[in-house]
Amino acid sequence: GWTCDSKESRQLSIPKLQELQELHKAKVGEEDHWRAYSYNKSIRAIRNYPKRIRSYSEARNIPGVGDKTALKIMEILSTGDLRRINYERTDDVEVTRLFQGIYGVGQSTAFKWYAAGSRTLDDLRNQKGGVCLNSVQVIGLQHYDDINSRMPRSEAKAIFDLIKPLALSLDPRLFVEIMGSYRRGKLDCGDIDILITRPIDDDKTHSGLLARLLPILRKEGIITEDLAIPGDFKELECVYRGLCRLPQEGSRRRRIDFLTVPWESRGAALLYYTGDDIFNRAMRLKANKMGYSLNQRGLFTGVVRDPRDSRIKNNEGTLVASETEQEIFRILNVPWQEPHERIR
Ligand code: DCP
Ligand code: MG
Ligand code: MN
Repeated sequence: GWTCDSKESRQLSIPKLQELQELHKAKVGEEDHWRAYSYNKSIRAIRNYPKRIRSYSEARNIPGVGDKTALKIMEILSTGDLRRINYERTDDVEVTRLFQGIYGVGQSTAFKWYAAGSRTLDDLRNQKGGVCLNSVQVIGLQHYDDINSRMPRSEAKAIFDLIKPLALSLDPRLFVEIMGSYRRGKLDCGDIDILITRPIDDDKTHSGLLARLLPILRKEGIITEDLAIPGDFKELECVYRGLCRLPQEGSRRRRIDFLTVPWESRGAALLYYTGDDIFNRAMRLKANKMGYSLNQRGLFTGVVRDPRDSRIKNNEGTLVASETEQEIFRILNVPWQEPHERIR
């Protein structure tokens, strides 16, 4: 199948092995990165194994599963636990995980601060070890708990219901939709993803729209902080990231993303920003297998990638479809799935 299927649940050992892999991934040592990489290989091999593993020799006979992994699988199956996980869950892993919860902080910054001697969020607030946060990280630290908690679906709707009419008051022909986990029908949302575009049949566009909308949302007390601002508001394709809240006493800060796209690429943008990310990966893989290339702008053919680095395109290719989600599904031979069905 082209989506994630129930193979996952067959191997009871996978969650623990994944947890161990995550711990190794979260460390700096080159040794740990190799371990994480090798666990990745064995986890994939185990996942593809068609039967539930029941013995050491059965595990050992799977290509890609070595002696040590086979022993770990047996430990998980017989005790339900993996002692190595507790041993690897060291201070540096816990602290850098905490630090990476700050918006704008990645692994290397987290380790730099750990090496400088900081261990808690208060250490960072007090600039312990001379650590220095940029302005986005300061906001991330200030609103750490808000940013790291999800909002009920009803709150995402309430905020969106305030924003949509304000946008339409600037231009009644705008297409304004809420995407991401909300469009997939989830009961809680990590952030609010808003897609904006506009038909071009009257020779007008939404160019500069965010430059007019954001000040209104700030004035209304809805947008409270900016995290990332588009380089050029005149572009039809813009990304804005910030914090927002319901303009009432006691409301929490919520993450919000605005995405504007050209009218022609609305289908591809709907598809991409609806997700989820695992579904998107499956769709991209399907596209690649059929010789296409899929991104938030459209489905392309004839894209030539750099043999040394497949992220680099030597040729942009030819657009095949981008206006509707349906035609992209159809060309990729994927049965239509409603947003709420597009889940891992
Ligand atoms: N997306 C993706 N790959 C990424 C990030 C995002 O394909 N690395 C796409 C799929 C997501 C969509 O963008 O569904 C929106 O991104 P979010 O990070 O807002 O994720 P969700 O809205 O799906 O979940 P959450 O409720 O956590 O915000
Ligand atoms: Mg989201
Ligand atoms: Mn988002």
